[in-house]
Order: sequence, then C-alpha cells, then structure tokens
Amino acid sequence: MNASSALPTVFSGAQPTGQLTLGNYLGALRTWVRMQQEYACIFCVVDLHALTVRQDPAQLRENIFELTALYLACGIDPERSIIFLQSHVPAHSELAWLLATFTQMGELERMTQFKDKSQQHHQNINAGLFTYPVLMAADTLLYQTHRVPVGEDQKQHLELTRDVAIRFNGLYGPVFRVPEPLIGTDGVARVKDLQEPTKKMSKSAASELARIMLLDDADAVVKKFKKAVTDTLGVIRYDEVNQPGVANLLNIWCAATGHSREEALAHFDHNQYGKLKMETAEAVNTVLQPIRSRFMELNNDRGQLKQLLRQGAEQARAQADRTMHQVWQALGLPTSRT
Ligand code: ATP
Ligand code: LTN
Repeated sequence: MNASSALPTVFSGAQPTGQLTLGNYLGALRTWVRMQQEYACIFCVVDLHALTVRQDPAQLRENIFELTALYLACGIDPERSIIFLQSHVPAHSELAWLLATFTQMGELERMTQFKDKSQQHHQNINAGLFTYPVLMAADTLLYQTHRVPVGEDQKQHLELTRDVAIRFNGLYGPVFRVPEPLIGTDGVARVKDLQEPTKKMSKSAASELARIMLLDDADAVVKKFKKAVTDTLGVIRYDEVNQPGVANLLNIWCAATGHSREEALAHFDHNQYGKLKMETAEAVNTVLQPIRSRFMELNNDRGQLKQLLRQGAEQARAQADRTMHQVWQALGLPTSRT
C-alpha cells in the first residue's frame, strides 16, 4: 500500500538533528502511527532542513539512520507507509526554488521559528534558515497531501504553505491540494521544557534535564521528572499561566496514560508534587520501554535501514514527479524528461 491508493494522504517529517524527545513523540509521532490505519502516509527524514544549522557530517549520517530506526521503533510500518530521506528525492529542492518565487520576504520575516533560530545561531543566519518554510511547503505540496500532523510549533509554517498553494493555484489553476494541519489531536500539542516550562521541549535545548529523550533509560527518566521545575504553591491544579510546570506534568501524565484532565485532577487531588512527578515518570517509562527495545534491534541492521530508505525514495519519487510535471506545465517550463 502507498499514497497512490484511494486513501487520503498524510505527510510529515522530523529533522535528524539528534534523538527524538518525548515532545516529538507526543506531539507528532504517536499521531503518525495511529493515522496509518486511515490514511496513505508518507514520513520523511528531513535531512535538508537539518542543514540550516551547522551539522557534523559523521554525526548527521548517524542521526539519519537513528531517526529512521526510531520511526520504525515507534510503530511506523514500512509495509503500509512510505519512509524516505528528503535528499533522496531531488524534487523537494526543485519545487522549493520555484515556490520561493511565490513567497514574500515579509511572510518569511514573520516566522517565529526563524526569529528564535536566528537568536540561537546568531553566527550563522543563513539564507536556508530564512527559506526553511518554503522547503517545508514543497515537502507537503509535492504529494498532494490532505493532512499534516505536527506539533503546535509548526502551525505557522503550515499556514504559510496553505497561503503559497492558494496563491499558486489562483494564478495557474488547481495544481496543488491545499493541506490541512492536524495539531495535538492524539497527545500534547506542545510538551514543555522540564526546566523552563514556558518553553517547548526541544531536541536542541541546552540542558539535558530539560528534555526526555525517547532512548533515555528508565532511571534517567525518573531523575529528570524528579528535578522538573514546578512552583511553590503546593496545590495540583491545571493552570498554565501560574503553574506551567504542574500543567505540563499533568498533560504528559494524561497523554501517557490515556486519562482525561478531569480524571488526572481527581487522581492527584490533595497529593504532593512528588507523587505527580513519580507517577508521570512511571507512565512515561511504560510508553517508552517497548520503543527502546525495538530501537536497539532495528538500529543494528544498517543494511536493512538503507534498503528501506532506497525503496521509500523510489515510491516517493514517482509521486513527486507527477506533481513536478504539472508545475512545469503550469509555469510554461518545457520538460526535458519524459
Ligand atoms: P529542533 O529542536 O532541532 O528544532 P524539534 O525538537 O523541534 O527540533 P523537529 O524534528 O523539528 O524537532 O520536529 C518533529 C515534530 O515534533 C514536529 O511535528 C514538531 O512540531 C513536533 N514537536 C517538536 N517539539 C515538540 C513539543 N515540545 N511538543 C509537541 N510537539 C513537538
Ligand atoms: N519543520 C518541521 C519538519 C518538517 C515537516 C515537513 C513537517 C519538514 N518538512 C513537512 C511536516 C510536513 C519541524 O518539525 N521542524
């Protein structure tokens, strides 16, 4: 089965910038896994996006295979879904160039991720960092995608994708499907940093204690939750403004156990923060344990991962090329390919 079937198409991706966090899993990957039942899914390892921040070549290569193995360990099934590497399908870069001519400087200047990353990497504010959302638009539009499951931090980029697609279609006719974002339907739209709970948990956060990695061992998970920043109010309530740390722990506990917020508040009523932290750590360990053990096996077989990415790229290329033909034709570019 693949995305050329009658099912609507899902496209999403993550950057091989390091191991995945609990935020990536609860905000995105867990939804991807579930969506495989009802959609023809395409999951990309977006290596070209990762290059917008300076990467060590050997480490990047390692991260690419690890991320592929993590996709599988989380439950992405290559028999059902297409898994591939962005740089294996040149149409992503080609379409990004063309779409850049339909994207305004002002639109890109407004992107909060660009503003944040320019501050974090002030010595390397490269043009790729600026046009990052255009490449992301190319990723989804190439596959005539219906739905894009992502965390809340990507909402603005998807709005831009929609604007560019609508603009292009308005000029040349219905070349692109305008994709719908799907944010936080199956988990937490934005898991917060455990040390600074007003920020999102990020792979690249400075402090190790700030983030739970999917491959952290059980003791590390307990330690990080024990040290999670809360407040001095001493009451377990859901209040994102005054008690962001507690709210984050409650969200994570709910996502990991499948309980509602009301059930969480009833369960932890009159309890201390220590119990909330310990039970959240246990619930997270229950979710992560099977992922960790599957990962070990999958990551060892590099030959199989390479083969899988090759096969995925072939399937993706066939679909991407169909869209590229329509785009060239719409723009008046004679194609040299048959
Ligand atoms: P980096 O820190 O390197 O910028 P990242 O942690 O944001 O990376 P990505 O690979 O860019 O990770 O994101 C993969 C997916 O995970 C995206 O759909 C993104 O929206 C989602 N995601 C990332 N962080 C969180 C979070 N804290 N909560 C919910 N979803 C998240
Ligand atoms: N920018 C996204 C990763 C990404 C993506 C995509 C997600 C690149 N291309 C297309 C959905 C659809 C991020 O998570 N930082």
